[in-house]
Amino acid sequence: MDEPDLHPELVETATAIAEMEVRGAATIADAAARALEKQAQASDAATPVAFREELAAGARRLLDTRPTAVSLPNSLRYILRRTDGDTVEELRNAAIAGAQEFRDRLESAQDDLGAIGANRLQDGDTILFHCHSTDVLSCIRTAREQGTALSAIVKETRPRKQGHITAQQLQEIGVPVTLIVDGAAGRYLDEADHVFVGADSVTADGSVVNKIGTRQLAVTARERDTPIVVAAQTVKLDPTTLSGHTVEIEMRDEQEVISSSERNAIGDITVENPAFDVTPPRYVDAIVTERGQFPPESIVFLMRELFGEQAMEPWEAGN
Ligand code: RUB
Repeated sequence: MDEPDLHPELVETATAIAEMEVRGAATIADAAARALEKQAQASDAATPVAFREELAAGARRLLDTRPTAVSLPNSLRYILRRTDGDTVEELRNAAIAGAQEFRDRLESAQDDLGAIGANRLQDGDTILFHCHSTDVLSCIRTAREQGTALSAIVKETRPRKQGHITAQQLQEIGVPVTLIVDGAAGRYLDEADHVFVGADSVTADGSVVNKIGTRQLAVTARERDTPIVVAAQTVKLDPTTLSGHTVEIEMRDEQEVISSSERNAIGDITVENPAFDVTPPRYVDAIVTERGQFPPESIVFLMRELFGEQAMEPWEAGN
């Protein structure tokens, strides 16, 4: 069967996610919800079956972009599972309402999580950051609004240097920043009271999937007894891991690591560029969500409560 026509805005969003113009798990989820809402609004499907198939095709297109952040499938699941109705108009209204509700919840979850994460911080604390996470920044922003003085050590985060975004946003809210190369983290951990990182996915055993380098940082932080806090709203919990599925780690283009001329100068080598890694729960002190702070090993109970047994995915044929 031919794939239905997709709205140009949905296709543009998919390209922006794949090319990382839109990036970070929460931001990706928000953009995907917006794109599916646009598809629903603009659809001229003649029958409810055609409408459903169109939305499912839109979801598949969005899913085809980056494989690791579970917030993307979770946003699509949220909307498609609420797209109920007997007519095209009923389905359209349900999909639009689902998308809007999802985005509102994403925003309020980030605020609630920020208030909980801020409670961990005390006046004068120094925090070490890896990559760029809006969930992490929400904790810091709330602490700053409460008048807590903080300072930051920010890892550059090769190869794409998302640490620069973190550095800029921190200094905008009055947090003095020291930027370091990734390899210097061990040295600077002695000065840090906390490590804060985000998550792209959290698995049922409490492992945290986040930007490559998180695991190495967490292991070193544990060795120094520096607490490592993961700020991750519940949209980062991966329900498929309850039934044993594993998280796919995205492998990105080698050009992010080395230019063609540098590579040619070296000779015949292999270059690999995994975008994420998995930090086992024993290296994580707490996962801060909008539902409270959890030891990683107990996150499975929250996951069961929120997601339960998963039915067939709503974008698969026959749904
Ligand atoms: C971003 C990254 C972030 C998480 C959480 O990776 O690993 O730590 O996505 O971000 P990339 P947020 O830049 O490759 O997308 O808290 O904003 O959801």
